[in-house]
Amino acid sequence: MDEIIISDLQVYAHHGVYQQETEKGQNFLVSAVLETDTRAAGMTDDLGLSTNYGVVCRFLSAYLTEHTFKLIETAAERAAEALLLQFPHVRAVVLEIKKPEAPIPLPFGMVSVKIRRGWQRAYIACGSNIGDRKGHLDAAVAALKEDRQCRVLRVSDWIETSPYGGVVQANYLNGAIAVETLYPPEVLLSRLQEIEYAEARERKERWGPRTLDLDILLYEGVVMDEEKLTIPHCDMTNRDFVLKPLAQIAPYEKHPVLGRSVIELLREVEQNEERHVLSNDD
Ligand code: A4P
Ligand code: MG
Repeated sequence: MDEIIISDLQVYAHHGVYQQETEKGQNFLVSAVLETDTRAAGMTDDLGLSTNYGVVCRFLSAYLTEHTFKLIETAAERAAEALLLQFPHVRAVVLEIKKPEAPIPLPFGMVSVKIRRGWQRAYIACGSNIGDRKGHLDAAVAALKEDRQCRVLRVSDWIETSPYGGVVQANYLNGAIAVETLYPPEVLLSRLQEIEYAEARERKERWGPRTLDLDILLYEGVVMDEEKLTIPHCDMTNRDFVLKPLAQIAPYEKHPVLGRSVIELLREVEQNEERHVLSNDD
C-alpha cells in the first residue's frame, strides 16, 4: 500500500497523568503514516482523489488540543480512530505521539507511543428461523450500516435452508455479510451479540431455533482459538448453508488455515450427502 507521511507535527496539548501537565500543557510531536492508494490521484493530478495532508495535520492538531487524556496511549488510540472515520481513503494509519518534555527526572531523548490501526475485512454469517426471518436478517444489516465502526461492503441473497445439527426445528433463512470494521474481533463479537439481543434472541438450546444468529466466519486472515471466539468459524467448512452465500460475495477469499478458497470449500461440501441449501438458483 502507498503511504502519505507526516513527521513530527508540533501540537501544544494537555495530556498527562500529573496535574501540572493537564493545567499547563506541553509540546507533543505527532507523526502519521497514512496507508492509502495514491495511484488514482497520481495518474490524474486530482487532490480530490487523495487525502489532503494539510487537512489531516489540522485535524490531528485540533483533535489533540480539544481532548485531554491521561495517557498518550489513549490519545493515540482515539486520534487514530477519529482519523480513520474522517478520511475515507485512509485504510490504516501508523500514529506516533512523542512527548519530548515528559516529566521524567532523568536525562532522556524522547518517549513515545506508536500504534497501527486500520479497517479490517470480516465476513459474518447470519441465520434466522423464528418469526419474521427476513425482517431479522434485514435488521442485522441495517444495524451494521448504522454503526460508524463498520462499513457494509456486500450482502448475499437470503437463502432457504433446512435445519442442521439434529434439532427438529423450522427451516432457516441464511446469508452472509462482508464488512470492513475498526473493531477488533472480540469487540465485533460483542457488537454482533448486541444486535442479536435487539432482535429478541434468546440463548436456550445449542443448535436450537433462534430469531437471529450472527457468527464471525473470517476476519482479515486472523487465526485465533480463545474461549469465547474461534476464527475462522470452526464449523464453516461443514456447512453448505454458510459457504453458499459466502461464495456469492467472496468466492476467492481464502480460509487462512486450510489455504483454500470459499468456492473450493463449497464445491467440496456439496459432494456430501448432507445438504441444507433448499433454494436451487445456481
Ligand atoms: N463463538 C466462538 N466462535 C465464534 C464465532 N466465530 N462467531 C462463541 C460467533 N460466536 C462464536 O454461540 C455460542 C458461543 O459461540 C458464543 O457465545 C460465542 O462466544 P451462540 O450463538 O450463543 O449459540 P449456539 O447456538 O450454541 O452456537 P452457534 O455456534 O451460534 O450455533 P451454530 O453452530 O451456528 O448453530 N441450520 C441451518 N440450516 N442454518 C443455520 O443458520 N444454525 C444453527 C445454529 C443450527 N442449525 C442451523 C443454523
Ligand atoms: Mg452464534
